[in-house]
Amino acid sequence: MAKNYCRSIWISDAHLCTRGCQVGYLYSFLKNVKCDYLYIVGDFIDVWQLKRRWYWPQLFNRVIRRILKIAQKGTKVVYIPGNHDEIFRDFAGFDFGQVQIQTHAIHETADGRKLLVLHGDEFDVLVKCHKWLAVLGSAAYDYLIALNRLLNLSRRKLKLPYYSLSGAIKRKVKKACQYINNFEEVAAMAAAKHKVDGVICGHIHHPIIKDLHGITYYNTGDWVENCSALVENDFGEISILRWTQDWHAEPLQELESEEEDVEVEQEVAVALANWRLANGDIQAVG
Ligand SMILES: [Mn+2]
Repeated sequence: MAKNYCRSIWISDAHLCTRGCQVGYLYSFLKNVKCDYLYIVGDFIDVWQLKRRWYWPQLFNRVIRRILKIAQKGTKVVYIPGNHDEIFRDFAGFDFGQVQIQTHAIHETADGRKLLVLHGDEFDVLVKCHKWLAVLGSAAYDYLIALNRLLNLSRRKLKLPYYSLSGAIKRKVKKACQYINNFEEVAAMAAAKHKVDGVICGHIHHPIIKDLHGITYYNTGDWVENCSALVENDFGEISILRWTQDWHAEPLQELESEEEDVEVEQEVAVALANWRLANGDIQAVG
């Protein structure tokens, strides 16, 4: 596949170190795009998860090496840590192999608009209905993600396109919708306060572009369910790219062998057991 050029790219919430991370798709995306600006908008490496259980497949190294290489070749790469990788916030202002670590950024589009770029967990204290967040990253969520993987494994075998199960469920949860609405409002308010034209964030795994009181609100989505990015063209137009749908991309490393099928099934069993164990906690927070 030839390299596809975009002026700028924003990705977030890859949650590397979790088994839900669609790392094969992420890697194929990073290998097939070329840009002047690359923003990694938080929760890229899930340090929380890594502390719980060490999980680091070879493909994660390739993704990180790929990003360093993109930076070496002249793309301006900015890493904005999120809440799952907040440990890197201590390094804000420093460079890591030509990757700049920043708490937030102001991006100027090709048509001269200024956009505030940040992960978005900063808004949680201001968002009234943020209990849904307790579910994101909890065992129930892991369980959904595991189910999602199993579902898509069968769909791939049937040559059906990728489908986000937990995304579909989440969209139907009223509380989650209310949280998302509040989050978007608060993000737009922050942009207005910074006197910029728009805001780009991640955090809530809900890719969207919308106008809120004259402020453009952008959300990158994630690489756990949606495999989405925001891309800017040479005219300053920003759109959502869904890698698995829009470009019919294939993951670079698929689960193919029977042993791996068994592994996924075991994963689901473990996630289910964990979910049952943690169910009391979930009811308490939800
Ligand atoms: Mn987050």
